[in-house]
Amino acid sequence: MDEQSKQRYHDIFTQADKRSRGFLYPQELKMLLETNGYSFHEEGLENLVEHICGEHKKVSFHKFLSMMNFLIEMHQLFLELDENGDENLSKAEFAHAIKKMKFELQKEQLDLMFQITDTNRNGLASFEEFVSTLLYLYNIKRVFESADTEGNGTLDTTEFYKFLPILKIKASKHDAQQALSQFDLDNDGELNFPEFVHFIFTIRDI
Ligand SMILES: [Ca+2]
Ligand SMILES: [Ca+2]
Ligand SMILES: [Ca+2]
Ligand SMILES: [Ca+2]
Repeated sequence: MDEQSKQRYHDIFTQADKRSRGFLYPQELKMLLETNGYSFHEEGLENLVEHICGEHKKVSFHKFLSMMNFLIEMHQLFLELDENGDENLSKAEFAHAIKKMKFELQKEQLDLMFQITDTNRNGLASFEEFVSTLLYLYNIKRVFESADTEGNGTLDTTEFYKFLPILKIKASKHDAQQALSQFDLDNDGELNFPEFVHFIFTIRDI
């Protein structure tokens, strides 16, 4: 980002930070993003803040710059993915996009993911909807990697069982085994990332 853009962002940040505390609260951030043409729904905004700031929810100027850089980068990518240039991703464009991000999801999971993405249900994924989903997928990936203590790219019964309490799910080892086999689509006795995504989507709806 060039100095001129930085200065411009500094000015709008200072304006949004009404009490000069040096950071923005989610509501202030939401308004600021809106004046810059980005309208995120609540969950999308939460994911965005978490991605940039971690658990710490206050957005400093430094974090805000990272956020704008991230959004600019994502928007560039979005324009490449939007093959017919209508500023939305159709389901087919969306499927290409997910593949390009190297999330190897199967059709069933893609359908579910598109449903979750298209929050205003117009059959298209807008830029904000797309970014929210991408951040959500990154979150799931992070969780998956932390659950995969052995680091071999799949969750076995023991790893899955130990992970369940993190989701506040109480289950015996036997229950865990059964749940795992329900989502183990390729029947190798372990959950790979797409299978795990499917599991997370399913419990999300409960
Ligand atoms: Ca399009
Ligand atoms: Ca939509
Ligand atoms: Ca493992
Ligand atoms: Ca499997």
